Amino acid sequence: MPHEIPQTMGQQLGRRSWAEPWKIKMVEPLRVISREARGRALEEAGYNTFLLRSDDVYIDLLTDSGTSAMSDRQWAGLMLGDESYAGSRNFYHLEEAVRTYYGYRHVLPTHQGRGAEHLISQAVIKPGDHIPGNMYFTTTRLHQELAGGTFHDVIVDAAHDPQDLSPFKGDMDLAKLERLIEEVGAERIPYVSLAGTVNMAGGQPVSMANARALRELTTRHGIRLFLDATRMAENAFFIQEREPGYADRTIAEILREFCDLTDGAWMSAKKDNLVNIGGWLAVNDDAIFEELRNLVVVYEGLHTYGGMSGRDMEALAIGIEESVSDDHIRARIGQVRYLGELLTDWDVPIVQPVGGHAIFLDAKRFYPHIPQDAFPAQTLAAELYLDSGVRSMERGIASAGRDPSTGDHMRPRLELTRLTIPRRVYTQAHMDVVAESVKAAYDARHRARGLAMVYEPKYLRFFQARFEPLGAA
Ligand code: PLI
Repeated sequence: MPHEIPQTMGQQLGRRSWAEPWKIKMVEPLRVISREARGRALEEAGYNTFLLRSDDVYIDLLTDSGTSAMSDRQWAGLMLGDESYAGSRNFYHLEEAVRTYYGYRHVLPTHQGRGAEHLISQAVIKPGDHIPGNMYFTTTRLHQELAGGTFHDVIVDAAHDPQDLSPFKGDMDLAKLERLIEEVGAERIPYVSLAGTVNMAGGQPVSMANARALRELTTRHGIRLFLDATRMAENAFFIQEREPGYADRTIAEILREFCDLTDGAWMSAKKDNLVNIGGWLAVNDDAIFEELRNLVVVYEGLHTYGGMSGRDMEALAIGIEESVSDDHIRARIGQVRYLGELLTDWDVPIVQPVGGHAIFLDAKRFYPHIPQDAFPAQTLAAELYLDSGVRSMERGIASAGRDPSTGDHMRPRLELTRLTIPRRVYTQAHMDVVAESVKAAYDARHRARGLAMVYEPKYLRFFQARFEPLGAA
């Protein structure tokens, strides 16, 4: 019998394969501890993957934040660090990169995204104000609340449905926004908070058409429009792929056009911008900048370093340029999709369409027998770790926290476990191992029982909460 020629993945799928636009120069060994040791580690961590030691983790998909691999150019950039307290040349390089690719006039470095969120919230939110946004993000909403504001989710309904296949599930629902403006008055809305892609919805993108309509609406009411630019380069990829008229435009052009519709942005540079630490805040308005430039010296550091070292600002300036490369973004999102396609083929319930930075397992459909108050997504993160040492993160009821007015759990419709893919770090073989572990957890789904929360910190509880298993398996 003739030997059968093995087919590549591309041939099996009826298309040509693609490969990452880089090769590996340095490696970091991984190890996997025994199942017994994983059980002990999980118990010690209170069934919270944030409390595991990374030495006990095999493939780490906790987050794409600060976990990317820097390029050789970025590492070389570290050697060009100018560690002057004031006026470091690396700051001016960073400022130029933000101005070029994001287009804002005034730029401040911060130690990471939440440092920037803190400053913008303190500068423009007054007690009693209302901030509409396209779904909450944990740290963003907390800083808005700590400044005295109330967050309102005005994202399209489709965003809350993991099976809705709409191409732009990150869009704002403009009718919901108009109703809120009518209810509370434009003067009580310091800004509209727009994020692309939308993390808690599954990395879902915002369309250019929606951003344009939002600009028109906010201008009509005299309301500012600020952008959480954390994953906007990835958002630009979806516009290029799905929105009429953008197929021939570059990621850099689309990113710039989108940002030009907004009044300013905050950034966790630990994601799109390919650095392990850092952030920035940028606005066009002179008066707001004046206030922010003063506040940054109180909470972060002088306005030319804002919590970052010179070498880190240099790596960030280079990372910004690399992050808008079309080849880079295509491979980055392609890898996330590869994992999504495997799981979809095996009928594992995930948020569809697959978004930019992660696969989100739909824990409500994964564990229909576990009520939301028994933390199904947290349970799934624990089960996955036990199965293979793969670390994921809960994005459901634990992450949503409590309603500040009633003290009750907020119970989001989306109860998700996130497999977040770091940029330029893992290979296709790692994705295969992850998919097989998810499949094993899915096959054993009937044995899972849920968790009880036994320790709950006051702020952002998901980071440090502790859990105990409910009942025996
Ligand atoms: O983690 P920071 O402080 O650099 O950034 C906060 C932050 C702001 N906006 C968005 C959309 C985020 O995703 C974000 C941080 N996200 C984390 C840590 C994550 O694991 O998704």
